Amino acid sequence: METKKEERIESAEKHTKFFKKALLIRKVEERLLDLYAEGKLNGTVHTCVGQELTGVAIAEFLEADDFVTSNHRGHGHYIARTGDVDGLIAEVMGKTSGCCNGIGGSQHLVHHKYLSNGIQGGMSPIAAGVALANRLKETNAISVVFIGDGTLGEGLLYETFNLCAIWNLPVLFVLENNRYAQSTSFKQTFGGEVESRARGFGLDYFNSNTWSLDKLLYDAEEAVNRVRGDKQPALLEIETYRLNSHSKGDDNRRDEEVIEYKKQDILNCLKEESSDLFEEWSKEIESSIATAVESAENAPTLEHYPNQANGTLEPVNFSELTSSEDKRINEIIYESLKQEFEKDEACFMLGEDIEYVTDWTSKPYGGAFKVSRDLSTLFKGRVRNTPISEGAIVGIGTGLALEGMKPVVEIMFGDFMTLTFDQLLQHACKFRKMYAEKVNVPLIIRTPMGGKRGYGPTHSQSLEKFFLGIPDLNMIALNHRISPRVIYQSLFNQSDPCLVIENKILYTRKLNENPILGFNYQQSDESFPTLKITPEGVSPDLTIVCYGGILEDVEKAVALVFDEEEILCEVICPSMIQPLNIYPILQSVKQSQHLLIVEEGTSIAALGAEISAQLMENNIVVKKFSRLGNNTIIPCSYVAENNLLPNPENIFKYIKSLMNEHRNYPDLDTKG
Ligand SMILES: Cc1ncc(C[n+]2csc(CCOP(=O)(O)OP(=O)(O)O)c2C)c(N)n1
Repeated sequence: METKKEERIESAEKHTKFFKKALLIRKVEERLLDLYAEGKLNGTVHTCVGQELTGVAIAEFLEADDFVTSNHRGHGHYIARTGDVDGLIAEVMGKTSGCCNGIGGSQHLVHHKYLSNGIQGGMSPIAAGVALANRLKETNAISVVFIGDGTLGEGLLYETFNLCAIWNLPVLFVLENNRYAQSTSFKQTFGGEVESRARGFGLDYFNSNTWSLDKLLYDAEEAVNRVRGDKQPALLEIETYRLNSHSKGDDNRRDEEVIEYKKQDILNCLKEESSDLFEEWSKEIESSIATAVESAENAPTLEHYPNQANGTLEPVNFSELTSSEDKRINEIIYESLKQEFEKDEACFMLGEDIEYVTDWTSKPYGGAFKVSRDLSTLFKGRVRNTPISEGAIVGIGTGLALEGMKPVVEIMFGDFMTLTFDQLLQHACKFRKMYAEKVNVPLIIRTPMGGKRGYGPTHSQSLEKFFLGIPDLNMIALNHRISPRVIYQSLFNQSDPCLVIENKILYTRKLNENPILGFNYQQSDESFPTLKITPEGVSPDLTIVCYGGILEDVEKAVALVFDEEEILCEVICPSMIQPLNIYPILQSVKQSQHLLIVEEGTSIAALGAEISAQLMENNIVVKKFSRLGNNTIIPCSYVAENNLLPNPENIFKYIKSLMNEHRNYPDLDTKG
């Protein structure tokens, strides 16, 4: 891609501000590499040397409230968009004056409506969610997503393309095609055509390069204006070349190839052909960078970051359980959602098959488990069917939440939560802290978990334990004693992502039906109350901890073991399983000294294991302890499934054997 010398000189004079900005980016990154060599930086520095003009060209046509996401190679995008050299340098140096207070570092930068993250493709649905919020609020803002060619391998990107196309979302995907992903050539991993991939999803396509600034500016303006004007997504492919190694020093490309591109690079040509101008600009820029480095060096280093676990130990007060309503749980969830949607226009729901009637179908639907019912009719445009794209819809929810909306994402079966894991762990749940408390993600995800309906190995699991331990993910498990009304009111006031486990057996149950005779039912004064079921007037022999839909079976077993064995059990059933307030459990076990934990999911490394660890950490003496869960896959046979999962009979047996038998491990006493 060669341009003539005269054209380049003319272009440099005409476009001084762009060249200066590009040179600033290059000089900042060169300085960062020096700082690394001097031992003043740690970790990684992915420079965009050779590619600077992509960010510069796009930034030129953006407006103040446009949203930009970037990736691991984002210093150039950041400077071009924000001009914040000080914040960037300090951030990369781990200083508290950095744009993320030294928490994010090179790959994780934040500024007004600018976020970068180090997970390839992960930011794309989030940018789409922001674009959706802008559509709903009828603003003129667009989203821009910078990606590299290697990221064309990520499936989430195509889920996002599709969603942007069907919902007319103003998102500009800027593909910096530098021909390599880390050490791997684009030719080795890419099939088909970039243009046909984009057009195949209904995106407009533009092609440009960094060797002709005039063309690049023209194409960037066209693409930005098209996306803004038509409110449609587009892909702008910018052919370019990375002149440095992938990161600090890892380069396996042919030397001749790199040398050839170095010769063609616009800034290198400027240095050769207009050396006076280049020197003059360089001096000015280097002096401003020196000032930025000096102030970063003088700023405090981030030295301590609070090591805060997910659990809490907060005293609670119990009072009599108040919930009683002659309604099924799914109906109460529906009514709670309806109430919130009526109250607040910012509520928005998305999920698979959640709409009631659509333009394309003739009979009502309203959710696989009929929880959303007619909400799509009552709140037109605010309850939307999505494609089968769990990762992307959680990302879209995150984008909506970033823009101050109150998104609710329904994942049809909890089993499909695995497809959302990256969006939760690496994005939604990380953002508030990673971006130094500058953003909030009040995202609600609802999903039915659990078995006993004969759905078989991939539609019956209780997978919540795989999400335990994700920092700042709140997890709520509904049960049939604490009203979902109470829970949902609290949920809509949270500022972190919340995952709501709605056991599918529970949907068909009525709130607070069939309490055990002779037992007191109490709830704590927490926003997500803990339930305590205690035998009247006597001290319990055993504490049983459980959560979610299995409570019903635990209660049946407790009644049975009371009648038949005169064993008195106290049940503690938290509705918030993360962060778990261990206090009510400690209180109960301290008294009973015996503990059984019943979980519907696999019990290895699950909530029960965590509870037992916390009991030990708090020096609670437990004379006998056992866990009941299911540690294999769930068979389809309804009978086998019911026999395998915790049920009143096997819980009864567990209680009996725990209280009446001693386990002996003679091998432990023999010396090896
Ligand atoms: C999901 C994910 N997989 C792998 C990586 C590791 N990684 C970081 S950069 C990179 C190459 C990315 O290539 P490309 O998208 O072409 O961007 P470029 O580095 O060329 O700018 C890889 C594999 C990552 N950060 N995220």
